Amino acid sequence: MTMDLDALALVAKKMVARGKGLLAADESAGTIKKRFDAINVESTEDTRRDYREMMFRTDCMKDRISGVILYDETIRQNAKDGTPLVKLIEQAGSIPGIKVDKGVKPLPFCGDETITEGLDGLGERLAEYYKLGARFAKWRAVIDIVPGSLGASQVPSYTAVRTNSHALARYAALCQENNIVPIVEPEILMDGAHDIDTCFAVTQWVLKTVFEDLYYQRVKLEGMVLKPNMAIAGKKSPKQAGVQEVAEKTVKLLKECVPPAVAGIAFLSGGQSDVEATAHLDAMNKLGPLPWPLTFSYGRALQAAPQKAWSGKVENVAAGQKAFAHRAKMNGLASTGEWSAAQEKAV
Ligand code: 5MM
Repeated sequence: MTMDLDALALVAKKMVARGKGLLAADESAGTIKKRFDAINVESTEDTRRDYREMMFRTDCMKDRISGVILYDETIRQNAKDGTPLVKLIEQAGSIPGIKVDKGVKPLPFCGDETITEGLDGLGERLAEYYKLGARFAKWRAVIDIVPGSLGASQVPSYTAVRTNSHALARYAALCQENNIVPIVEPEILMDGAHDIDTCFAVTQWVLKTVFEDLYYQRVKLEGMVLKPNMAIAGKKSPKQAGVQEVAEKTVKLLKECVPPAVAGIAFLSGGQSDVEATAHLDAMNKLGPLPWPLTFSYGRALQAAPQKAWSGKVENVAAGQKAFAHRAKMNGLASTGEWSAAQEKAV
């Protein structure tokens, strides 16, 4: 297949269109089961379909959701009335995308650190996903921070950063060769007890490495979207940073590491509360003008509320859609710096 850079750049631009962002609905079977367990819903092919169909049929898809990241099962699934779920997304003017990594495996000689796998046969899989309607893809590398462990046992290790970065860049090049826009997601976990400055330093190292590898793999920056974590303290840190500090440090970090040619940046939420994830995005956009559109590609921060409201019951579909529309609207406003805490209450 010959790469069409104009087409790639157009899709990438649409993914970060003003006032819109991405819905990360690409939970693998294990993750969606965990989410459903929390609301006492059995995870079956039908319940997973019903839940995702509920979101894809919500009105806010048109105005606020530029694209949806799907999982292999979902991209092949039909709605209850037989319409392919991909069609529902397209009919709403949104773009279907697909998670193509095959998850994390232990990285040899690196303790609990992991490497994201899925490069073997990826070119063929991407060609099939393109035929199924996917115009962008996602690959997530997972980097952990263990503060204070310096030297040979430093976490993240040089090995984990370099290996994951190389895989991300190889994936991104394969995507572009198949006319699929890569979302490049190096996630530095916020599960630890580290402070915001440690997160800043590790994220800086990872992003610098990733952009170097993207260069060596000849990835075209205008045809990709970066999905990073914010500069934020670990959840167990006694020293939590305020909204303004997160916004200022994240923008500083991104300006240092992300070339302006990149089509856009769409954050992961990484375990922040719904409103925190919105407030941080809004505060960053209020610091504009910025070199790239800054928006959301949230999973949990968009879905926790609708999951709870729905709880697997047909009679709750309207409530689930209302909760999803609300979070999509709040994050859409945050993506242009027009959100305020008062709007959270105006449901
Ligand atoms: C939606 O969750 C995604 C899939 O996770 P698994 O492969 O572990 O099942 C995840 O990659 C997600 O797209 C990103 O982490 C962003 O989601 P959050 O919840 O961090 O915003």
